[in-house]
Amino acid sequence: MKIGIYPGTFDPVTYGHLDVIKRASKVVDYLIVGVLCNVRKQPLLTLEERIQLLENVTDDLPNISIESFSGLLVEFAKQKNANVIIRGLRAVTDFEYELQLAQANQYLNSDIETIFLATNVQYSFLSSSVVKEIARFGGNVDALVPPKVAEYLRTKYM
Ligand code: COD
Repeated sequence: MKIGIYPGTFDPVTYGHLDVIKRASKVVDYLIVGVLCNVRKQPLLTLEERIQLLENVTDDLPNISIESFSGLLVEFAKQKNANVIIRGLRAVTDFEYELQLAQANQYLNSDIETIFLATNVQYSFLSSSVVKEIARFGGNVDALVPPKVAEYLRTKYM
């Protein structure tokens, strides 16, 4: 059985993340969305809020679960018997960071492969930071994030 981990901060989950989750869930038998607890930068959403929104927007997908992790990603993957780490690639600007992360993880555990899913072109500019910036100044994020997330951001920045 192929178990995949899609790790991230998800602060908050966007349609770009959701697109990767849906596509990855067809590539592996079971997908764990791993939400990092001890983020270096201060997230806007608490861990519980990030998890709750992810659960809410993926509740129609049968073969996935949302779980938090702290510490090294490869340790979490080993603990979950995952054989593959899934990451999304938007533009060349992502590449350097993603390559470094994949190679560091390969150095730490060569049994776990990283595979990259190319972004859907309509979401190639989309990131959690862009969404927060737009929402902070009262812009419309309805086409960028699921309704529950848009509602959360409106309340947060009201
Ligand atoms: N289209 C496609 N993919 C997208 C889009 C989009 N519009 N938006 C985001 N993504 C992809 C990102 O490229 C990324 O692959 C993924 O979705 C998650 O994105 P984020 O921003 O929520 O998550 P990150 O990049 O902050 O996650 C970083 C990790 C948590 C994976 C990393 O910090 C980590 O593994 N930390 C634990 C410590 C560790 O083991 N470090 C590695 C060894 S140094």
